[in-house]
Amino acid sequence: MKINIKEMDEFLVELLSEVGKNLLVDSKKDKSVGTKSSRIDLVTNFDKSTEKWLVGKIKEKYSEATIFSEEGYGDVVKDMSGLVFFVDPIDGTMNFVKRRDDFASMIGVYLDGKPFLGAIIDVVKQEIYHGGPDYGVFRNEEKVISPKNQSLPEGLVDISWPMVVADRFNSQAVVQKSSGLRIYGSAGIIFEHLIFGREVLYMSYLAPWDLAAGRVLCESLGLKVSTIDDSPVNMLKSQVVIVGTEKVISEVLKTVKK
Ligand code: 2AM
Ligand code: CA
Repeated sequence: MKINIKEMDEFLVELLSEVGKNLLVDSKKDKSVGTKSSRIDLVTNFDKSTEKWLVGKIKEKYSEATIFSEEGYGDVVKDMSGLVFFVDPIDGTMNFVKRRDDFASMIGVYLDGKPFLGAIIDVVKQEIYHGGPDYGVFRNEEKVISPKNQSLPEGLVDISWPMVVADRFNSQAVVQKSSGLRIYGSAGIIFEHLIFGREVLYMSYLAPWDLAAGRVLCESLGLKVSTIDDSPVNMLKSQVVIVGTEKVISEVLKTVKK
């Protein structure tokens, strides 16, 4: 399949800038809030309307693609062949509802199973991080350079709170070895911190739509993405994932085993 990468990147940026403008306004409005898998897994009317709009736009332009999305307006994706779009209309819905800050919208694109393009908008900053391995990574129009290969003691780590509280995967020892713990509550915002070297590790149980765009951007900049047991990530299932600098990932893989 021959795809014009520049045209697709511009399309993703166009979609997310439209979504970003709307969500910034929506964040200040009253919302209808429901729950999904648990009391703290939220969904609003805006998650649903945004996903419906994004899926419609993607289908219109790339009718051959399949779409793996969070709120159920996409397709049932059973394999990674061809063009697969992952859509998270609002990432960090709890932040969107409670804090009106630190939430994102994300689209990741894979071609025959390989990372192709990713785009994340930090809605409050109105900045879009986008690009891919054969294209480069950009913050709006400005090229992003690869972050330094910092070690665990040199950097801040971000680990999902249920994991740290229960000390799963020896996560408290990971925190002890680092410069400190930050918990932002939105995968997209944490990927933003990773690509600029403001944090050196993200460790969380992630669904495919939480990971897809960030994985493309992080790997394009030389960061590592791994499962907790050092097996290849499977983009079709939820799993515990670690993302960070090469030095940090190798240190964390040793620490979780102890
Ligand atoms: P969401 O807001 O799109 O659901 C911190 O909560 C991060 O983990 C957010 O990016 C959130 O994405 C995601 N998340 C929340 N609950 C999750 C779950 N049960 N499985 C996978 N990811 C989840
Ligand atoms: Ca979401």
